[in-house]
Amino acid sequence: MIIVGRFDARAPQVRLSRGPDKAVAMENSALRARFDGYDRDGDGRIELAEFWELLDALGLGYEEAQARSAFGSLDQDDDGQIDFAEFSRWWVGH
Ligand SMILES: [Ca+2]
Ligand SMILES: [Ca+2]
Repeated sequence: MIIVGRFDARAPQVRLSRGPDKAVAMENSALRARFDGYDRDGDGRIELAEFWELLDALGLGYEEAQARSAFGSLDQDDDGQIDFAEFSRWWVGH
């Protein structure tokens, strides 16, 4: 704790360039770009087929039953599509 405090006081420029708000905003736009990349038809939702490609891109190599089950746990409102809010909730806990 004491060491962290001294580090912060002696390196304010590091804190400025890596402030928490900015980090979150960057994370969010990076996530949005990722989401848009997986949303192949650009309708703002990730369908099962698109989700499966996402898992593949992450190197998870799910089988269809696993992909369906994972998709169901992300699709919290059960409309058969993953929207950005559902995706980002999953990504944060991933
Ligand atoms: Ca889509
Ligand atoms: Ca949904």
